[in-house]
Formats: sequence, C-alpha cells, structure tokens
Amino acid sequence: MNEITVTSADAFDIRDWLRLDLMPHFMCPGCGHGIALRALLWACHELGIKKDKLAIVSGIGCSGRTGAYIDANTFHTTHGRPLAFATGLKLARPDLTVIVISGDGDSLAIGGNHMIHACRRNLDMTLMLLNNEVYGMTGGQVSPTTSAERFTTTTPAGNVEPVFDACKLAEGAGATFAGREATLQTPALKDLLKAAISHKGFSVAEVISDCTEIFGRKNAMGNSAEMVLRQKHAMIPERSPDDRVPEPFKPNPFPTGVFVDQQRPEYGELYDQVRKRARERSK
Ligand SMILES: Cc1ncc(C[n+]2csc(CCOP(=O)(O)OP(=O)(O)O)c2C)c(N)n1
Ligand code: SF4
Ligand SMILES: [Mg+2]
Repeated sequence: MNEITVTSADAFDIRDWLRLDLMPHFMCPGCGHGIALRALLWACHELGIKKDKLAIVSGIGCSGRTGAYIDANTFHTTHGRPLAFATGLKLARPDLTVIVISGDGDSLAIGGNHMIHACRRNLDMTLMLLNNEVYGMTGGQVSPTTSAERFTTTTPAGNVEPVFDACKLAEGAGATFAGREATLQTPALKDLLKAAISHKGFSVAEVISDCTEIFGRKNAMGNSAEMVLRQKHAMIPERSPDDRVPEPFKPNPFPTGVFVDQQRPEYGELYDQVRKRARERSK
C-alpha cells in the first residue's frame, strides 16, 4: 500500500473538486463518464489527497475530456498516449499521485501498446479506464470492447469481432492490480478506485460506463436509467431477465471486483537504483 491512507473526515462536496468556471460541461444527459468522474473525486477526497499533489493525465475522447473539469494539475494529452505522458511525469515527480483517465478506444485500440507496457513496468500510477463499448466522441465507431452483435456507425449490420477483456489483458501483461466496477454502483466504484490509487505499482480500474446518447440510442437500449439498469443484469448473469430492462440483446456478462492484487518491485524505485549505479560509474 502507498502512504496515501489518510481518510478525510469532511463531507464530500464535488464542487470543491471541479473547475466550476468551465460549467456547463459537455457531457450528454445520463453519460456514465460523469458518474465515474464523481466516483473518482469522491475516492480522492476520502483518501485525503491534496489537489496540488494530484495529477490527472487524460487522452482524447469523451472520457479524456472529463479530466479537464478537475481542479487539480491536469494534462489533456493526445489520443492513445496519456500513459506515456504520465510515465514521464511520475518518473520526474514521484511525489505526485498520478491518475490517468482514458477510454476503451484510447487505452485498448490506439493506445493498446502503451497500456500493455505500462502494466509490464509497474510504475506507481492508476489507470481509470472508462469502458463504454464505443468511440463516443467521434460519433460511435466500433471499439475493442464493443459486444457481439451491437450496432455502431462502423458495424451497421452488427459487430462480429471478439471483445477484449481489459482486466485479463492487464493481468496477462503483468499489472499488479486490476479490478472492474460499473457506474450503477457508485459507492463500490469509489471503493475500487480508492484501492487502485492506494496500491503501490500500476493499477487498472476498469469502469463499465454508458454512452447513452450514441451507443444506447443506436442499440435501442432505452433511456439512461434503463441503460444503467442493464448493467445489473450483466454483473449478475444468472439473474433472470425479469422486469424493466428492454431486451433487444442480452447484456454481455462482466464480473466485477478485484481480480489481481499483488506486489512486485515498483518501476520508479528500480529506476532510482539505475540512476545511482550510473552516477557511481561516471565518477
Ligand atoms: C491520433 C488520433 N487518431 C484519432 C483521433 C480521433 N479520435 C478522437 S477521440 C477517438 C475515440 C475515443 O474513443 P474512446 O477512447 O473510447 O473514448 P470515449 O469518447 O468513448 O469516451 C478518436 C478515434 C485523434 N484525436 N487522434
Ligand atoms: S457521446 Fe456518449 S460518451 Fe460522449 S458525452 Fe455523450 S453519452 Fe457520453
Ligand atoms: Mg469509449
């Protein structure tokens, strides 16, 4: 565990953490990314992280855009590259808590290479991966996490590609922490994020999020409340498809929880030893 164990006794007020001068925000009504943003800031609050010690690095996408509203040190970088920027930042400023906000397209498609190597290195930072199964910002193209048969602008007759399981990918690539929660359960999501941020080493917190306006509409998933309810059926697949959830397609099952939580040497500390050795040699 990191040193960040202080728990703030003050009540959480999201307005303390937002750049209110940037309101209104760009997000569509019911967008899951807004719920995830709240959970993240709630986690930072409960961990007692000071804003001047918090660095948020984000990529391009609706997911990445959420970082700009956080009243801390924020870096809105290029598509697929936030982990590369964050790696440099964390190595230069190990005293900062570095959190990367990235989408499924950003982290698993164009940035997939950076993600697997971040997992392999184990530098002490957190990736909050907002998985809404689609390229939301650019109009709804298929992504590596789009479920089978879903309609997107680039799969007008249904998607046939298999889905990437981000947590399994992270585990396979060597991440020392990987877990998943959905926006349906904000307190559980907040707790997952707290655990991920507190973990020493590279941590991946995947968030099942809803793109209500583009993905939901295209797949006739109902309004944002109906969409978020669908998550319940996917989290617990054996639950009978009872009541209010419209079922044009069965939700893709996704387990939630922490799947990997282990320790191995942290990259920043290893790199310090390399620096020391290099200095000794140059004497
Ligand atoms: C190098 C580069 N390629 C493509 C784009 C266009 N682009 C911007 S956001 C995006 C996809 C975003 O999808 P995702 O990461 O899932 O985020 P979401 O909007 O769904 O939250 C793409 C392809 C870009 N900005 N830069
Ligand atoms: S397009 Fe989708 S992901 Fe982007 S803000 Fe709207 S609902 Fe959210
Ligand atoms: Mg997306």
